[in-house]
Amino acid sequence: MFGFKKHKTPKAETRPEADESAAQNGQAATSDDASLVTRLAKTRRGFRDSLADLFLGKKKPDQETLEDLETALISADVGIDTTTEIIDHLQSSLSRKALDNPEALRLALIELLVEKLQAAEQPLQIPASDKPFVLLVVGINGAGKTTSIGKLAHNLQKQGRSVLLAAGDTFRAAAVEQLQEWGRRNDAPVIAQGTGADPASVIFDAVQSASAKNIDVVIADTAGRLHTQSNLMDELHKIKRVLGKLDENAPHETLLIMDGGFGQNALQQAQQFHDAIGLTGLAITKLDGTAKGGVLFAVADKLQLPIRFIGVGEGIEDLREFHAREFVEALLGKG
Ligand SMILES: Nc1nc2c(ncn2[C@@H]2O[C@H](COP(=O)(O)OP(=O)(O)OP(=O)(O)O)[C@@H](O)[C@H]2O)c(=O)[nH]1
Ligand SMILES: [Mg+2]
Repeated sequence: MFGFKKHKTPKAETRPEADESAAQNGQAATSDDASLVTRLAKTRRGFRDSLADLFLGKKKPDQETLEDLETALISADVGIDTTTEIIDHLQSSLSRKALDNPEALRLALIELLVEKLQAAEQPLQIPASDKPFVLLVVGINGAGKTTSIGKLAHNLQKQGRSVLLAAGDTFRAAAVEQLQEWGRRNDAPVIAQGTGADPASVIFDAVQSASAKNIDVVIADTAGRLHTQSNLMDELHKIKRVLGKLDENAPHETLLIMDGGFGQNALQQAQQFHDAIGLTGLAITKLDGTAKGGVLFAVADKLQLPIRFIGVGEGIEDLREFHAREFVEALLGKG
Protein backbone atom coordinates (compact mmCIF):
# COMPACT_ATOMS: atom_id res chain seq x y z
CA MET A 1 0.00 0.00 0.00
CA PHE A 2 2.67 2.44 0.91
CA GLY A 3 5.20 1.15 -1.55
CA PHE A 4 4.24 3.52 -4.38
CA LYS A 5 7.15 5.37 -5.82
CA LYS A 6 6.40 9.01 -5.58
CA HIS A 7 6.78 11.74 -8.09
CA LYS A 8 7.83 9.62 -10.98
CA THR A 9 6.82 10.49 -14.49
CA PRO A 10 3.22 9.34 -14.95
CA LYS A 11 3.02 5.91 -16.52
CA ALA A 12 1.99 5.50 -20.12
CA GLU A 13 -1.63 4.39 -19.96
CA THR A 14 -2.50 1.42 -22.08
CA ARG A 15 -6.00 0.55 -21.01
CA PRO A 16 -8.01 3.20 -22.92
CA GLU A 17 -6.30 2.31 -26.17
CA ALA A 18 -6.91 -1.37 -25.47
CA ASP A 19 -10.59 -0.59 -24.87
CA GLU A 20 -10.76 1.45 -28.05
CA SER A 21 -9.22 -1.25 -30.17
CA ALA A 22 -11.56 -3.83 -28.64
CA ALA A 23 -14.46 -1.58 -29.60
CA GLN A 24 -13.09 -1.18 -33.12
CA ASN A 25 -12.87 -4.95 -33.42
CA GLY A 26 -16.52 -5.15 -32.59
CA GLN A 27 -15.90 -6.43 -29.05
CA ALA A 28 -17.53 -4.80 -26.09
CA ALA A 29 -15.16 -2.34 -24.45
CA THR A 30 -14.70 -2.80 -20.71
CA SER A 31 -17.58 -1.01 -19.03
CA ASP A 32 -16.82 1.41 -16.22
CA ASP A 33 -18.75 -0.84 -13.90
CA ALA A 34 -16.78 -3.97 -14.78
CA SER A 35 -13.48 -2.17 -14.50
CA LEU A 36 -14.46 -0.70 -11.13
CA VAL A 37 -14.95 -4.26 -9.90
CA THR A 38 -11.53 -5.15 -11.31
CA ARG A 39 -9.89 -2.06 -9.92
CA LEU A 40 -11.32 -2.65 -6.45
CA ALA A 41 -10.26 -6.31 -6.49
CA LYS A 42 -7.83 -6.07 -3.58
CA THR A 43 -10.10 -3.92 -1.50
CA ARG A 44 -12.99 -6.25 -2.28
CA ARG A 45 -10.95 -9.30 -1.33
CA GLY A 46 -10.16 -7.81 2.06
CA PHE A 47 -13.78 -6.85 2.62
CA ARG A 48 -15.23 -10.11 1.39
CA ASP A 49 -12.67 -12.41 2.96
CA SER A 50 -13.66 -11.18 6.34
CA LEU A 51 -17.35 -11.56 5.50
CA ALA A 52 -17.15 -14.72 3.40
CA ASP A 53 -17.57 -17.17 6.25
CA LEU A 54 -20.71 -15.37 7.23
CA PHE A 55 -22.27 -15.45 3.82
CA LEU A 56 -21.22 -18.99 3.03
CA GLY A 57 -22.58 -20.26 6.31
CA LYS A 58 -25.50 -22.60 5.89
CA LYS A 59 -26.94 -22.04 9.33
CA LYS A 60 -29.39 -19.29 10.01
CA PRO A 61 -27.90 -15.99 11.05
CA ASP A 62 -27.84 -15.65 14.81
CA GLN A 63 -26.34 -13.45 17.49
CA GLU A 64 -22.93 -14.97 16.94
CA THR A 65 -23.15 -14.20 13.22
CA LEU A 66 -23.75 -10.56 14.03
CA GLU A 67 -20.80 -10.51 16.38
CA ASP A 68 -18.61 -11.91 13.60
CA LEU A 69 -20.01 -9.33 11.21
CA GLU A 70 -19.23 -6.59 13.70
CA THR A 71 -15.60 -7.72 13.88
CA ALA A 72 -15.41 -7.96 10.09
CA LEU A 73 -16.75 -4.43 9.56
CA ILE A 74 -14.42 -2.94 12.15
CA SER A 75 -11.43 -4.69 10.59
CA ALA A 76 -12.52 -3.36 7.19
CA ASP A 77 -12.06 0.18 8.61
CA VAL A 78 -15.77 1.00 8.83
CA GLY A 79 -15.17 2.46 12.28
CA ILE A 80 -16.80 1.56 15.56
CA ASP A 81 -19.70 4.02 15.60
CA THR A 82 -20.81 3.30 12.06
CA THR A 83 -20.44 -0.45 12.62
CA THR A 84 -22.49 -0.27 15.80
CA GLU A 85 -25.32 1.49 13.96
CA ILE A 86 -25.31 -1.16 11.24
CA ILE A 87 -25.27 -4.03 13.72
CA ASP A 88 -28.06 -2.50 15.83
CA HIS A 89 -30.18 -2.19 12.74
CA LEU A 90 -29.54 -5.79 11.68
CA GLN A 91 -30.13 -6.95 15.24
CA SER A 92 -33.66 -5.61 15.23
CA SER A 93 -34.32 -7.20 11.80
CA LEU A 94 -32.97 -10.47 13.15
CA SER A 95 -35.27 -10.39 16.11
CA ARG A 96 -38.15 -9.80 13.67
CA LYS A 97 -36.83 -12.84 11.78
CA ALA A 98 -36.45 -10.80 8.62
CA LEU A 99 -32.97 -12.26 8.20
CA ASP A 100 -33.55 -15.95 8.19
CA ASN A 101 -30.73 -16.91 5.84
CA PRO A 102 -27.24 -15.71 4.92
CA GLU A 103 -28.40 -14.28 1.58
CA ALA A 104 -31.07 -12.20 3.32
CA LEU A 105 -28.36 -10.93 5.64
CA ARG A 106 -26.06 -10.08 2.70
CA LEU A 107 -28.84 -8.20 0.91
CA ALA A 108 -29.82 -6.34 4.07
CA LEU A 109 -26.19 -5.41 4.62
CA ILE A 110 -25.85 -4.12 1.05
CA GLU A 111 -28.92 -1.93 1.46
CA LEU A 112 -27.69 -0.58 4.79
CA LEU A 113 -24.26 0.19 3.39
CA VAL A 114 -25.75 1.91 0.33
CA GLU A 115 -27.97 3.93 2.62
CA LYS A 116 -24.95 4.98 4.69
CA LEU A 117 -23.14 6.23 1.58
CA GLN A 118 -26.10 7.71 -0.25
CA ALA A 119 -25.87 11.19 1.23
CA ALA A 120 -22.21 11.42 0.19
CA GLU A 121 -23.09 10.75 -3.44
CA GLN A 122 -23.07 14.28 -4.78
CA PRO A 123 -21.12 14.49 -8.03
CA LEU A 124 -19.26 17.70 -8.72
CA GLN A 125 -21.45 20.20 -10.53
CA ILE A 126 -19.83 22.87 -12.67
CA PRO A 127 -22.44 25.52 -13.51
CA ALA A 128 -21.84 27.47 -16.73
CA SER A 129 -22.24 30.67 -14.71
CA ASP A 130 -19.05 29.97 -12.75
CA LYS A 131 -16.44 30.65 -15.34
CA PRO A 132 -13.74 29.86 -14.74
CA PHE A 133 -14.78 27.33 -12.13
CA VAL A 134 -11.91 27.23 -9.65
CA LEU A 135 -11.09 23.95 -7.97
CA LEU A 136 -8.52 24.07 -5.17
CA VAL A 137 -6.92 20.74 -4.37
CA VAL A 138 -5.54 20.20 -0.86
CA GLY A 139 -4.28 17.34 1.31
CA ILE A 140 -1.37 15.81 3.13
CA ASN A 141 1.91 14.84 1.48
CA GLY A 142 1.65 12.01 -0.98
CA ALA A 143 -2.14 11.59 -0.76
CA GLY A 144 -2.39 11.71 -4.55
CA LYS A 145 -3.22 15.38 -5.19
CA THR A 146 -1.14 15.99 -8.30
CA THR A 147 -2.01 12.63 -9.85
CA SER A 148 -5.71 13.17 -9.17
CA ILE A 149 -5.47 16.59 -10.83
CA GLY A 150 -4.06 14.95 -13.95
CA LYS A 151 -6.89 12.41 -14.01
CA LEU A 152 -9.53 15.00 -13.25
CA ALA A 153 -8.35 17.26 -16.06
CA HIS A 154 -8.75 14.29 -18.39
CA ASN A 155 -12.28 13.53 -17.07
CA LEU A 156 -13.37 17.13 -17.52
CA GLN A 157 -11.92 17.35 -21.01
CA LYS A 158 -13.80 14.19 -21.95
CA GLN A 159 -16.97 16.05 -20.90
CA GLY A 160 -15.98 18.80 -23.33
CA ARG A 161 -14.63 21.32 -20.82
CA SER A 162 -11.42 23.26 -21.26
CA VAL A 163 -9.03 23.03 -18.31
CA LEU A 164 -6.03 25.03 -17.09
CA LEU A 165 -3.73 23.80 -14.32
CA ALA A 166 -2.13 26.03 -11.69
CA ALA A 167 1.17 24.89 -10.19
CA GLY A 168 0.44 26.03 -6.63
CA ASP A 169 2.87 23.54 -5.08
CA THR A 170 5.87 25.81 -5.13
CA PHE A 171 7.34 24.09 -2.08
CA ARG A 172 8.52 20.64 -3.10
CA ALA A 173 11.30 20.35 -5.66
CA ALA A 174 10.00 18.83 -8.91
CA ALA A 175 6.34 19.44 -8.01
CA VAL A 176 5.99 21.97 -10.84
CA GLU A 177 7.52 19.56 -13.36
CA GLN A 178 5.20 16.79 -12.21
CA LEU A 179 2.17 18.98 -12.88
CA GLN A 180 3.62 20.18 -16.18
CA GLU A 181 3.96 16.55 -17.24
CA TRP A 182 0.25 16.01 -16.55
CA GLY A 183 -0.42 19.21 -18.51
CA ARG A 184 1.45 17.76 -21.50
CA ARG A 185 -0.37 14.46 -21.28
CA ASN A 186 -3.71 16.26 -21.26
CA ASP A 187 -2.63 18.98 -23.67
CA ALA A 188 -3.76 21.49 -21.04
CA PRO A 189 -1.98 24.78 -20.27
CA VAL A 190 -0.11 24.98 -16.96
CA ILE A 191 0.56 28.28 -15.20
CA ALA A 192 3.69 28.10 -13.06
CA GLN A 193 6.25 30.42 -11.54
CA GLY A 194 8.63 27.84 -10.18
CA THR A 195 9.76 26.61 -6.79
CA GLY A 196 9.69 29.19 -4.02
CA ALA A 197 7.08 31.46 -5.66
CA ASP A 198 4.02 32.59 -3.70
CA PRO A 199 1.30 29.97 -4.32
CA ALA A 200 -1.50 32.52 -3.96
CA SER A 201 0.04 34.65 -6.68
CA VAL A 202 0.52 31.64 -9.01
CA ILE A 203 -3.12 30.62 -8.61
CA PHE A 204 -4.33 34.23 -8.97
CA ASP A 205 -2.40 34.51 -12.25
CA ALA A 206 -3.81 31.19 -13.40
CA VAL A 207 -7.39 32.32 -12.85
CA GLN A 208 -6.75 35.59 -14.66
CA SER A 209 -5.17 33.72 -17.53
CA ALA A 210 -8.12 31.29 -17.69
CA SER A 211 -10.54 34.25 -17.81
CA ALA A 212 -8.59 35.82 -20.64
CA LYS A 213 -8.52 32.54 -22.57
CA ASN A 214 -12.18 31.76 -21.86
CA ILE A 215 -11.24 28.50 -20.15
CA ASP A 216 -13.92 26.63 -18.20
CA VAL A 217 -12.07 25.15 -15.22
CA VAL A 218 -8.90 25.98 -13.28
CA ILE A 219 -7.51 23.16 -11.13
CA ALA A 220 -4.96 24.39 -8.60
CA ASP A 221 -2.38 22.08 -7.07
CA THR A 222 -1.02 22.88 -3.61
CA ALA A 223 1.85 21.57 -1.52
CA GLY A 224 1.15 18.67 0.81
CA ARG A 225 0.68 19.75 4.41
CA LEU A 226 -0.51 18.61 7.80
CA HIS A 227 -3.26 20.46 9.62
CA THR A 228 -0.76 21.03 12.43
CA GLN A 229 1.49 23.15 10.20
CA SER A 230 -0.26 26.38 10.95
CA ASN A 231 1.89 28.48 8.61
CA LEU A 232 0.95 26.20 5.74
CA MET A 233 -2.72 26.22 6.71
CA ASP A 234 -2.52 30.04 6.75
CA GLU A 235 -1.16 29.83 3.23
CA LEU A 236 -4.37 28.03 2.15
CA HIS A 237 -6.43 30.77 3.81
CA LYS A 238 -4.44 33.33 1.87
CA ILE A 239 -5.03 31.50 -1.41
CA LYS A 240 -8.76 31.46 -0.71
CA ARG A 241 -8.76 35.13 0.26
CA VAL A 242 -6.85 36.20 -2.84
CA LEU A 243 -9.09 34.14 -5.12
CA GLY A 244 -12.11 35.78 -3.52
CA LYS A 245 -10.88 39.09 -4.90
CA LEU A 246 -11.33 37.82 -8.46
CA ASP A 247 -14.62 36.06 -7.86
CA GLU A 248 -16.35 36.09 -4.50
CA ASN A 249 -17.43 32.45 -5.01
CA ALA A 250 -13.91 31.22 -5.77
CA PRO A 251 -12.65 28.67 -5.02
CA HIS A 252 -15.91 27.06 -6.08
CA GLU A 253 -14.66 23.72 -4.84
CA THR A 254 -12.11 22.97 -2.14
CA LEU A 255 -11.36 19.31 -2.69
CA LEU A 256 -9.48 17.26 -0.11
CA ILE A 257 -7.56 14.32 -1.52
CA MET A 258 -7.40 11.53 1.07
CA ASP A 259 -5.32 8.36 0.92
CA GLY A 260 -7.80 5.52 1.45
CA GLY A 261 -5.01 3.37 2.86
CA PHE A 262 -4.80 5.59 5.92
CA GLY A 263 -8.04 4.18 7.28
CA GLN A 264 -9.34 5.91 10.37
CA ASN A 265 -6.39 8.33 10.40
CA ALA A 266 -7.58 9.72 7.08
CA LEU A 267 -10.89 10.47 8.74
CA GLN A 268 -9.25 12.54 11.45
CA GLN A 269 -7.08 14.38 8.96
CA ALA A 270 -10.11 15.22 6.85
CA GLN A 271 -12.00 16.54 9.87
CA GLN A 272 -9.05 18.75 10.79
CA PHE A 273 -8.69 20.14 7.28
CA HIS A 274 -12.41 20.81 7.19
CA ASP A 275 -12.31 22.63 10.52
CA ALA A 276 -9.30 24.67 9.41
CA ILE A 277 -10.23 25.76 5.89
CA GLY A 278 -13.71 24.49 5.04
CA LEU A 279 -13.91 21.72 2.47
CA THR A 280 -16.64 21.25 -0.12
CA GLY A 281 -15.73 17.78 -1.35
CA LEU A 282 -13.51 14.75 -0.96
CA ALA A 283 -11.71 12.36 -3.24
CA ILE A 284 -10.46 9.09 -1.74
CA THR A 285 -7.49 7.61 -3.57
CA LYS A 286 -5.60 4.33 -3.74
CA LEU A 287 -8.67 2.15 -3.34
CA ASP A 288 -7.06 -0.22 -5.85
CA GLY A 289 -4.47 -1.06 -3.21
CA THR A 290 -5.12 -2.84 0.03
CA ALA A 291 -7.10 0.07 1.41
CA LYS A 292 -10.02 -1.68 2.99
CA GLY A 293 -12.74 0.54 1.56
CA GLY A 294 -14.60 0.68 4.84
CA VAL A 295 -13.20 4.14 5.47
CA LEU A 296 -15.72 5.56 2.99
CA PHE A 297 -18.57 4.59 5.31
CA ALA A 298 -16.92 6.22 8.27
CA VAL A 299 -16.16 9.32 6.19
CA ALA A 300 -19.72 9.56 4.88
CA ASP A 301 -21.14 9.10 8.34
CA LYS A 302 -18.86 11.42 10.28
CA LEU A 303 -17.91 14.19 7.89
CA GLN A 304 -21.13 14.64 5.99
CA LEU A 305 -19.17 15.93 3.02
CA PRO A 306 -19.71 14.94 -0.60
CA ILE A 307 -17.42 12.18 -1.84
CA ARG A 308 -16.87 13.43 -5.37
CA PHE A 309 -14.37 10.88 -6.65
CA ILE A 310 -12.54 7.68 -5.87
CA GLY A 311 -9.01 6.95 -7.10
CA VAL A 312 -8.54 3.39 -8.29
CA GLY A 313 -5.09 3.39 -9.89
CA GLU A 314 -2.24 5.51 -11.17
CA GLY A 315 -3.42 5.82 -14.77
CA ILE A 316 -5.20 8.74 -16.36
CA GLU A 317 -8.58 6.96 -16.42
CA ASP A 318 -8.39 5.92 -12.79
CA LEU A 319 -10.44 8.61 -11.11
CA ARG A 320 -14.10 7.66 -10.97
CA GLU A 321 -17.12 9.66 -9.99
CA PHE A 322 -18.40 8.22 -6.73
CA HIS A 323 -21.70 6.35 -6.79
CA ALA A 324 -22.85 4.67 -3.58
CA ARG A 325 -24.57 1.57 -4.97
CA GLU A 326 -21.94 0.93 -7.60
CA PHE A 327 -19.23 1.08 -4.92
CA VAL A 328 -21.01 -1.21 -2.46
CA GLU A 329 -21.88 -3.71 -5.18
CA ALA A 330 -18.28 -3.70 -6.37
CA LEU A 331 -17.33 -4.77 -2.83
CA LEU A 332 -20.13 -7.16 -1.92
CA GLY A 333 -21.68 -8.28 -5.17
CA LYS A 334 -25.00 -7.22 -6.66
CA GLY A 335 -27.90 -6.49 -4.37
N1 LIG B 1 -2.36 2.84 -6.81
C1 LIG B 1 -2.66 4.14 -6.76
N2 LIG B 1 -1.69 5.05 -6.66
C2 LIG B 1 -2.04 6.34 -6.63
C3 LIG B 1 -3.38 6.76 -6.69
N3 LIG B 1 -3.39 8.12 -6.64
C4 LIG B 1 -2.10 8.51 -6.55
N4 LIG B 1 -1.27 7.44 -6.54
C5 LIG B 1 0.19 7.41 -6.42
O1 LIG B 1 0.57 8.00 -5.19
C6 LIG B 1 1.84 8.64 -5.31
C7 LIG B 1 1.75 10.08 -4.81
O2 LIG B 1 0.90 10.79 -5.67
P1 LIG B 1 1.02 12.36 -5.90
O3 LIG B 1 -0.06 12.72 -6.84
O4 LIG B 1 2.40 12.77 -6.22
O5 LIG B 1 0.66 12.85 -4.43
P2 LIG B 1 0.62 14.35 -3.88
O6 LIG B 1 -0.47 14.39 -2.88
O7 LIG B 1 0.58 15.32 -4.99
O8 LIG B 1 2.04 14.40 -3.13
P3 LIG B 1 2.82 15.75 -2.61
O9 LIG B 1 2.81 16.70 -3.75
O10 LIG B 1 4.18 15.27 -2.23
O11 LIG B 1 2.08 16.23 -1.42
C8 LIG B 1 2.21 8.54 -6.80
O12 LIG B 1 3.09 7.47 -6.98
C9 LIG B 1 0.87 8.25 -7.48
O13 LIG B 1 1.01 7.55 -8.69
C10 LIG B 1 -4.41 5.77 -6.77
O14 LIG B 1 -5.62 6.01 -6.82
N5 LIG B 1 -3.98 4.47 -6.81
MG1 LIG C 1 1.75 16.90 -5.46
